Amino acid sequence: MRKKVIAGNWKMNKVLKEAEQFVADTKDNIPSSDKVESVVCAPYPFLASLVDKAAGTDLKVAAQNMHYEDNGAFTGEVSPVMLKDLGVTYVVIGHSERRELFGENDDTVNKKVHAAFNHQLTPIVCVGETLEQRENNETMTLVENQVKQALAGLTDDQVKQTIVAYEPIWAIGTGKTATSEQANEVCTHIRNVVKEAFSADAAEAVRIQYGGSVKPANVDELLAQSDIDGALVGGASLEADSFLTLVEAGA
Ligand code: G2H
Repeated sequence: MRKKVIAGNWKMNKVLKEAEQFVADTKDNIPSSDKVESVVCAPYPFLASLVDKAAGTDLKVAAQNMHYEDNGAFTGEVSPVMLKDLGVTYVVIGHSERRELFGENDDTVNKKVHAAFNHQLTPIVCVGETLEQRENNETMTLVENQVKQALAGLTDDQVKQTIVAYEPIWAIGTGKTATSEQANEVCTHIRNVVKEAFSADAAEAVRIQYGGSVKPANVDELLAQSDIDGALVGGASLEADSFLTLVEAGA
């Protein structure tokens, strides 16, 4: 049985006081990590404080991105070494907003996934199609290629620890959610791709989240699907009450 993982992706929202208040409001009510993994993906400036404030609780802290090099002349970038040093445990890699707005591609995503494992960070690797690609029936091929390239060169053990987030771009922040059947169909395909490229064991273990306008009203139905092992949640993760409802749904 795969443990569900619910990750709140705050994107570029909140100021430090609000982020700290969120942790204060949620940390004692987060379900046990034996039942569900509860993660907040926060902007870089909040990470050190949130790791400190959430220490000893079941709330884990993630970064929303990182560079793949350990250090060097990369002005403005943050490295996996820095994240690890702060006590961050997960990192979102290749979110569609990074791919669309900041030039990330399958190659940088693959480098970052390897860098995450080199520094004991759990990668949450995002894949997903545009509306145009869906309408042209390219979803399955596109997602297959993204998954294969993102995970290329990993060991079976690393794949088993990876979290893949399937986020159809047309459903992100639009209020449009893929139906649970549409979401599950692609998540099942991703699992089959992992099986083919790695092994049946890796496919059985890899967690696949759905992301795109997940909220308390639709989370139960999505999580009930056979191949959906959690959610990557933007808008509905910003309020403590809503986030707690989502993590409870995964428990
Ligand atoms: C998709 C998701 C979080 P939202 O980007 O990664 O955002 O839930 O607001 O659609």
